Amino acid sequence: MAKRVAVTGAAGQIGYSLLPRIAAGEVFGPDTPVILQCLEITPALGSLEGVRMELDDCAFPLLEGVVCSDDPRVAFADADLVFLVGSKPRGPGMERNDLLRENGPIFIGQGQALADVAAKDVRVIVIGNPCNTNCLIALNNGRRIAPGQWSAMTQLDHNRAQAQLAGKTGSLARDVKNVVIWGNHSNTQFPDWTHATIQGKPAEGQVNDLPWLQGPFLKTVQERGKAIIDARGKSSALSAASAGIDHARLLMNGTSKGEWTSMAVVSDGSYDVPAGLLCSVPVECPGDGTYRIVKGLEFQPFGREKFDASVKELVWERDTVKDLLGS
Ligand code: NAX
Repeated sequence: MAKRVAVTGAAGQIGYSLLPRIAAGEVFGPDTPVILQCLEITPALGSLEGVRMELDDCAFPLLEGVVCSDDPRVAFADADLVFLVGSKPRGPGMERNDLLRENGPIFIGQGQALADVAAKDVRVIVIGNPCNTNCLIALNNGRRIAPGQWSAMTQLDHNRAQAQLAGKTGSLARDVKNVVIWGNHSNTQFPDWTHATIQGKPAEGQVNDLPWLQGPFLKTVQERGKAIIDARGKSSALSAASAGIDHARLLMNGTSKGEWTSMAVVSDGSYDVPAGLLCSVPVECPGDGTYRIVKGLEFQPFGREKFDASVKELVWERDTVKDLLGS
């Protein structure tokens, strides 16, 4: 049976890199057909039609259909997996506060529509920024869907941290395991190397340069999005779509034994994060669409302080959109 995968903002840059990879079977594997259900705002439907034509022209063996709509109830109907990518970009002079208030309402309507028409065991991954709080808004307005079925993406930050550690030590990204992104998908996040290994040995010892880890490494991961914009004139899209594929694949097919990834999920109060907040933590995925928060990791004071600052920002974001969280 084909899996129905909905993507919002499907005519945008991330959508353009994400759709072909889903259609090629990179989430559900080479034996599972997919139907893509694309949502866009009405003015972008023409451009979305061009994307549909290109998807047709790829003649993907696994692609059994493409739905294009500006109605969330059409795009989300019976969806098994949903990527909420579409949102308004941060414009010149806009503060984080303005972005939250601009994009929040999108996630009210989409959360309600998902609860009404998506498959019962749908999994929803929020990529559109500010993704932690947008996810919080959507899940609070779509409560028929259990909190454990929602997550927001910090996989890109996770991959960036892996790549930086690999570059510094002359190893490959695949040799680096168990970094953690703690907190918000923003420049307050704490990319944590203290539990990471490189070829099975502690990363901190392999790097052997604590000032680099606490300085340039941290800043590079936190501010990579801006560096990409400065270099490319556009925000990260290829790497963001790739991280979206990684996030979904790990959720659906599982993390390897002894390994974890980072996802922003509903806090159960562990690590002193207020329960209910959408916060990035390490998770293990058994491979059935569920995750377990990895418990009991210890912080050094440096990391705890950074993580606390990011949690504080998340609390502020939640309070800023309190009126959008439903009753
Ligand atoms: P684009 O501006 O290229 O595309 C966004 C698309 O969303 C547009 O086609 C727009 O028409 C559509 N859209 C707007 N409102 C919509 C709505 N209500 N329903 C459906 N579609 C709607 O942006 P793109 O580069 O694709 O980025 C999309 C989002 O991802 C942005 O919010 C961006 O900030 C966020 N990102 C998140 C990342 C993460 O790691 N979580 C990293 C990359 C990216 O910055």
